[in-house]
Amino acid sequence: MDGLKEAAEEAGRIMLDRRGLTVHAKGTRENLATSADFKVERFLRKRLTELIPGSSFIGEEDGRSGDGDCAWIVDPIDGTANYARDLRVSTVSIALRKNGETVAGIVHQPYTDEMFCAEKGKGAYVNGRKIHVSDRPLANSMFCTSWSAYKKERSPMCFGISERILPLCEDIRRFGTAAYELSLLAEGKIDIYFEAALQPWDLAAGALIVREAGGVCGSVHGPESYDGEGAMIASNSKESFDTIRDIIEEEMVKWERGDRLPR
Ligand code: LIP
Repeated sequence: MDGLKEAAEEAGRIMLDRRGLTVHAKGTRENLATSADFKVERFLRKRLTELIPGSSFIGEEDGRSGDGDCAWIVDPIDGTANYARDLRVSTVSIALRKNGETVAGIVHQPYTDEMFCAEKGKGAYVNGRKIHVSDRPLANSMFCTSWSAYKKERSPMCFGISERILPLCEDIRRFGTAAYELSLLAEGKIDIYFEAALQPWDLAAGALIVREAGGVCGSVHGPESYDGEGAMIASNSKESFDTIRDIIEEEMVKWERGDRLPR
């Protein structure tokens, strides 16, 4: 874990250096990549595959290399839109999977010097301090969600979900980096979470950190049924998970039937 933390710290330092920064859109106009995303990913691909010889590497920007049973799943800058605008809320997200199971995860927020880590079966920590999800009931929960910026055809469904969950909880937040939002849930600062379309590198580390902090992570099919891509639900308790899961499933079904078409 020490080598992994050092790599994440170094990646954070590379991220903070904005000299010569360039930004471009990939695929859709709102899905951005910067020169720093590529720099951080190149650094981590080399450093992490040296840490475990023979390991493979899957990065958001340059894809897969290697085919070892141990795989690093990396988002070099999660929250690239924040980064491009210098909003100072972005993270480096690193997960290690062995034979398909996530066994270690790190989320580093270099602007605040927060390092969230978890190893399977060993609990979750921020900067060495053990963390746990909150015990707030749904009525006192802070809901973190997004409205599917990259796949806007799903936005009506996401707004429908927000419209139904807001009256049941305290308020809604959106930080713009899924990895950080999940880490904040693990630390007990926010309590429930939903995002409609995530990729494995956005969530692999965060999901382990939530579970190791005593939280529940899954899909509309229930906790533990998450295969690392698509819609994700997370919560501080099974009770809140079940309540929001039912709402999310109903709104997804409506959307799939065409009842909630984009305006
Ligand atoms: C982003 C996430 C963000 C989510 C976007 C995207 P990127 O990652 O962290 O929370 O809403 O769909 O996946 O593109 O900044 O690495």
